[in-house]
Amino acid sequence: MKKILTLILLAGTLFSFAQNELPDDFLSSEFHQERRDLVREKMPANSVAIFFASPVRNRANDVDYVYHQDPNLYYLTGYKEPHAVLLIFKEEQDGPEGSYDEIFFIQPRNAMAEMWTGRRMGINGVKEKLAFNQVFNNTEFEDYNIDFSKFDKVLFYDFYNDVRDTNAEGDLYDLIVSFKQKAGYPTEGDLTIESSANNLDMETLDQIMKDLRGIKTEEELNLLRKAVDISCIAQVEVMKAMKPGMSELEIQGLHEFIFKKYKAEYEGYPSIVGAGNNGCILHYIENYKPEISSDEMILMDLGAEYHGYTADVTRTIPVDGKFSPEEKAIYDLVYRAQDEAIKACKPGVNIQRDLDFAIARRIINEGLAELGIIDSANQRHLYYPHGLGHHIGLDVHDKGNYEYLEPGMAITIEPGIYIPEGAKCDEKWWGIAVRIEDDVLITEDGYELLSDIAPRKSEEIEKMMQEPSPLDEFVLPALDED
Ligand SMILES: [Mn+2]
Repeated sequence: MKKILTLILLAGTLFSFAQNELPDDFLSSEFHQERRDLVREKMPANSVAIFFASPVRNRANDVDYVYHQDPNLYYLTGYKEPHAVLLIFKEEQDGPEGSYDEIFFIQPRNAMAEMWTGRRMGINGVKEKLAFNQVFNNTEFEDYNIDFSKFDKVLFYDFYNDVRDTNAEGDLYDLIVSFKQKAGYPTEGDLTIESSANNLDMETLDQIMKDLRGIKTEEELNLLRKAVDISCIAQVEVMKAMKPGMSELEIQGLHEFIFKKYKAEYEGYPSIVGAGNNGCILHYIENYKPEISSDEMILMDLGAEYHGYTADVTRTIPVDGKFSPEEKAIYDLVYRAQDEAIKACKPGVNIQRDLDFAIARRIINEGLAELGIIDSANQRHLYYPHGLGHHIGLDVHDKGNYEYLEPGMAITIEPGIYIPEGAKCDEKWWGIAVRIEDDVLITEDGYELLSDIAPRKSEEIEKMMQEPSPLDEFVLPALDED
């Protein structure tokens, strides 16, 4: 009896899974439609905007890199497949099947290709799921009659000219060639301005996208908050699990396992896990140190990407659970710089001028001078070589404006100090690298710290690292080494 019940329950689970294989919390088609309407609103009179899909990139031989849609196109459509082009018209256009103000050319259904590389939405799928009216196969773009010369402005992003021609008709390469011909884009070998149409505009569109993507909607924030929470929980679990002798790769794997445990599909950027002196390499993604040692810190800069939105959180912790006096001096200095900068976040301030130069960088320079690492707070140095923060969203360095913070902007605040071996200071500081990075939402009257689940005060980190970890029990058989 019990067995039968189990089987029925199992069958029920399988059935509901088959009915609903995709998560139901992706951005809605209404969101994408509204974004297209806002692009249209911001476009100049008598103009058309063109957005291409990202190219497929080959890793080697038969294997491509995991495909990542162009974030602008994804933001405006929700379409995740390659070989597509979207056209948005400022004004209604007359066509044989009535008027329209947007057309979407997508990759066609193809049973053989889908068996190898996955399902395609096809025209009907895009019409139904993404709520488009005018959808065509990309093979139809070449012959589709669009007179670009009649527009005052043809808005698009300039090309990198690094797209491969595949043997499929209507692929991205063909779409770009067709567009260039139709729009009068100067052809190779004839790059004179006279040869090109004078309505081509490769500047305006980026500003429109910065204005839109830089301010997050509630629907986007739901996804971003989830990405940030997941990334913070991973930092907390790794604090508990951290032991001398682990490898950088193993620690990277723990973070990424937890991302996937929470169904975050990807990492928003290659994970940075650097112990000791490796932390001084800002984008250290080799993560190859086989055994981290008890007398060093480890810098972990990772972000879960949940349904396209990526967090960006960095924690730096002592491998043995206890900061040495030198580590603590540097850590607490970075913490103070970060904490003061976070507290000053509000609409109207400028990240570089008001938060970095006036607060974070000043505190760090004064602190480094006090510790004798530099001679005076005014001395030029390379111990804090990067900026204080950036927008996050569909890109880890997301599109957005940097003039003034506004409500709805999501940014990082991430000061750091990096003292590589051989630096011109007392060698007791060598190999100390600290970055603390948090994700902040700008609100009407200030800010909300999105990444507060992961402790960042030195005392709180030490306390968290004493907590037991379920991974303490996770022992795998040794590989035969002979
Ligand atoms: Mn960052």
